[in-house]
Amino acid sequence: MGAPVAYDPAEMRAAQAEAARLRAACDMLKGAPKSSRDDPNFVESFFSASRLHFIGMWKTRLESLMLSGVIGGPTPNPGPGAQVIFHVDLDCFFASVAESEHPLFSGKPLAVCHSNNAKGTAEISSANYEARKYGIRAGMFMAGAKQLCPDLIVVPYNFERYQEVSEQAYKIMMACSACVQPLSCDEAFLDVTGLGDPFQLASRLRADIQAATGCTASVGIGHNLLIARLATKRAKPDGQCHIQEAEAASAMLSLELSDLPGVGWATSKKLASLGLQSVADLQAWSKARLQAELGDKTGAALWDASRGIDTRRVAPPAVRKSLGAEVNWGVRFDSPQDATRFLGKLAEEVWTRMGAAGVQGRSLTLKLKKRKEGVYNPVKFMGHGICDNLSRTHTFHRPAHSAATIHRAACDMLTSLHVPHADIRGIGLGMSRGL
Ligand code: DCP
Ligand code: CA
Ligand code: CA
Repeated sequence: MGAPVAYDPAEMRAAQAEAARLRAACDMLKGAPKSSRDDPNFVESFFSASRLHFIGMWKTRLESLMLSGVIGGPTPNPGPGAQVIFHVDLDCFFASVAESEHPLFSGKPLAVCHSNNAKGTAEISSANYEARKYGIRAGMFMAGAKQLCPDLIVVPYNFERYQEVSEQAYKIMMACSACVQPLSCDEAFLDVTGLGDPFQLASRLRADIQAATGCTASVGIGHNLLIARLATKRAKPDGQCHIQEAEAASAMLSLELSDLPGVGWATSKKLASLGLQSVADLQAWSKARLQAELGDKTGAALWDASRGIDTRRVAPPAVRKSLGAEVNWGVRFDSPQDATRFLGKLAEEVWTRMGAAGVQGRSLTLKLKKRKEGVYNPVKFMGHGICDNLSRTHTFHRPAHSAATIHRAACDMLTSLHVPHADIRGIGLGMSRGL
């Protein structure tokens, strides 16, 4: 019997975000499976909802590409001067891929969406800059977009191609600098300190990405991460922009408070209650006053951010030590065999992810959400409702070598937890390297 695993808060938040994304996947698949009860392939459907699968997997794939060491760019050379940071972001990524594949579309308003129904509530994933002239934005419903631009060209997703373009762009960035921090499938920070003239480096990087992928990228250049990211906003589309250190504080004035790092919903509300509505308001306050109102840490961080001060470093990925897959939505079992089968699919998903990430695992954790006594119907349809969280960990003698091995160990742990199949509302498997 293993000890329960402690999860750190950042990991928990990541897991919650993942669960939210997966819920969105189910929304996207409306008309498709509603729960594990209706569909024996629920787990595959759940994880292969391609958009979500892609978004969930990009990081794993890119990190293993970076850690494989196949491409070794020059190591930054810190001197006495300031750092030079690039923030690279592909322009209207999914839409650009569509344009590069169909030159006939080029220069016309175009959006990527899984449905072209002009009355529909399908959400736009990416709009090219031509479409943006009509006010079309990502996240907008198709019906609204078609009203703004009846001639809008709507193209479906092409995940294989996004994957290829993303990897090509990353390889070019990795050849530019050994210090690359992936932020998303189309976006990264690079430390290029001491590697040459920043403007020329950025031009070459953008030209190389365009030549290899047919898609344009923009580059923001700054002496820290915050300023580089801000510069990208000015550079877009298909451009580059260097904000100098001396301009940093005044450049920050163009941002909303909610654009500052660490300013979420709660901090925004607090700032509003203090009468602080803009970056300029924030700059007018002393550090001591901000700290008195918001606490030492938050106060100091906001004082810095409002002036464009940022001490973070570009952080390349560290070797991944654990990964997992969990489903806390739509889980309803009619028999113990149902639960066993479900675990089999989950084991396959974990095994696939381990392969993609190049992770070896000796320590397997089963997490269960058990319906709380007396709670029958979760408020949210097919959600997990109020649950007790249970977990068990199994340590293999040597790294798990197949989905079947993982499945067997998971089933043993499930049995030992003695949870009636009908009470299971969520189920997850996590694999780590163990000791
Ligand atoms: N994406 C999505 N749904 C969203 C936001 C983004 O599917 N609500 C996908 C499609 C985007 C890709 O992620 O093309 C990258 O997101 P960005 O925020 O970088 O947006 P774009 O690359 O589309 O445009 P921009 O030129 O503003 O970066
Ligand atoms: Ca982008
Ligand atoms: Ca992006």
